[in-house]
Amino acid sequence: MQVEAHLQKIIEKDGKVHLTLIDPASQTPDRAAEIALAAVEGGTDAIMIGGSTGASGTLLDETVIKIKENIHVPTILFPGSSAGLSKYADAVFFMSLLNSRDLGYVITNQVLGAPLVYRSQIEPISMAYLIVEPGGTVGWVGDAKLIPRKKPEIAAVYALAGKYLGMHYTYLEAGSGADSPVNPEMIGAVKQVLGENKLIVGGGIRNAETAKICTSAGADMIVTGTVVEEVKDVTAKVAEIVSAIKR
Ligand code: 1GP
Repeated sequence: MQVEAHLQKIIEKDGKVHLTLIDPASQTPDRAAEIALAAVEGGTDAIMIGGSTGASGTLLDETVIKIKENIHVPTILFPGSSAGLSKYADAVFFMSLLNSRDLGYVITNQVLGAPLVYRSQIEPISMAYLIVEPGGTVGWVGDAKLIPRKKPEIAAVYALAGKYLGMHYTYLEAGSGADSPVNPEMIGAVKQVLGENKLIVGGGIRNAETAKICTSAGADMIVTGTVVEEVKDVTAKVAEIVSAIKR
């Protein structure tokens, strides 16, 4: 499966993509597989698997394997470090945290992880990862120089640099569980410089209304993580968000 090409086709058909994020550290592999199936039944396009802490090793492998047994949509790793790789996934967001002060998150983990990706069949999808205030756990772990919420121009120049470095995707991250997502002014400013390059927005999206605000502002893809871990009816919640963003 060519995952990047597959997501491009969905954008051409539906306008937008919905991604569900599952953190292997938050539940058992069996429960992760149930959540993934429910999200697919609600219309999610792919399952992202990863987290800032504890999403590695046997737990990660077993989570990916169980999820893949249950669903047909792509599984994409969202690694917090080189330890977040699993040969069982379809693809990996091969990302650099461009606004980290720690070189480890900018390039060293990528160097350590590159040979694993090379030896496996995982498809790398290059991505500039930018963390915006408040940033949450990933902002702290990644030692990010957080982009101020009210400074869209700073996010735009980071995104432009990422694009010129050859990254196909840009991810604007407010941090998992943020009170609100990145604001529409910043999303619009970033999408304007990206042009056809893809923009993912995540962190703090919990309902159809906020998801729609993000896509209307220019996000090509939105990510929901926390809300699918919290609600009883995952299928209904995902369906609510998916129907709001797709044409
Ligand atoms: C976190 O952007 C993702 O990396 C998802 O955030 O958990 O707030 O949906 P939420």
